[in-house]
Amino acid sequence: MAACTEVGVEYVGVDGLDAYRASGWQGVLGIAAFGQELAMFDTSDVPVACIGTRPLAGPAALFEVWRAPGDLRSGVDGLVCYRTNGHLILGMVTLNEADVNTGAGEGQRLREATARIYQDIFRCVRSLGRARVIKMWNYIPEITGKLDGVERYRHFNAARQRAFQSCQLDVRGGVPAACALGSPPGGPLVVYFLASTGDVAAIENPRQVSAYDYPDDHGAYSPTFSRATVSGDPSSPMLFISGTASIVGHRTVHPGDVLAQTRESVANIRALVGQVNRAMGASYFVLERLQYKTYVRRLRDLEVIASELCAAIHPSASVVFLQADICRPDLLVEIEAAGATEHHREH
Ligand code: 3EB
Repeated sequence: MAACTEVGVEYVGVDGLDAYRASGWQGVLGIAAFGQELAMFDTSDVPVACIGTRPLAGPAALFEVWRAPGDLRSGVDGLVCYRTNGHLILGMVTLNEADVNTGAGEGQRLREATARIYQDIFRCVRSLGRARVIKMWNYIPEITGKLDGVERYRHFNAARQRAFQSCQLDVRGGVPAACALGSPPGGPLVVYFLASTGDVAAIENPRQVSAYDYPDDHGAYSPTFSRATVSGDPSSPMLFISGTASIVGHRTVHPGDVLAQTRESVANIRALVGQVNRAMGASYFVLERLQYKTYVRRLRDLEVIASELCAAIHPSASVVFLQADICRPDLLVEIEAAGATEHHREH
């Protein structure tokens, strides 16, 4: 039973994907395909999200493959394509704003698209054993662009927060971990999530104001996410760290200085992992063992960011890089991470 909440993630190129295909997608919960505008492959009934956000420093296409043990079955519920082993659910939603008709302005259209996505996700997880969402990945076309004089990310935040409320979910505390990044213009909104019927604990970063408590300089509606969540059986917990950037308190620090932003982001992740281990009463998670997904705004910053991560975490740390706009225009880098424990401390 405990093993059923164990989830794994692997980053592969086209060759690695071929190996999964050859196995008949055995054990695969779903795939996030980066650098793909369109589904160029048939995965039978494994959910796939194609995200225009491009990988860097590796193959032209990068596949994030989520795995889970047990008997897997797929389904569709509203906008959500999901796959589950009865305990863990990976669900994916792709929606073109252009396909949403509201008759109002474009800002309203993005809000309506966001609301539909989130409402369908919450309905889906509720119907699958009242599962709780562990993490949500949001890819928003032109995230820093404006509609009706308001940043697209702020329209998204308004609709996301309202969707939590309309589904009777708390918007402060106990919310999923998340990341929110840009994707190329003209592409769809893509949101995917991992949920579990087991316990999910949310952890905040002592160096940062909780995002759901940001003052309204960052928008009338705060972003609805926790800095990290821990899921799974206490014998094999899994940590999900939200997108982490150069923010101390609620303010961006080191604008224009990519090296200092990278260091500050790692300091934030280090503090968060410390907080998680304290909350759990043992050193379950170590920085070297996490898998990192790093979003780089400007191509020319890749070398500086990569070498700093090498130095600060570990030379052979697992890190993939993607080119993406980050939600605040002054942020040059954002890092998310996930990881299981390798060894369990005796108490
Ligand atoms: C921040 O800390 C940086 O809106 O879901 C990081 C992770 C960020 C998630 C989100 C935004 C989100 O505010 C941005």
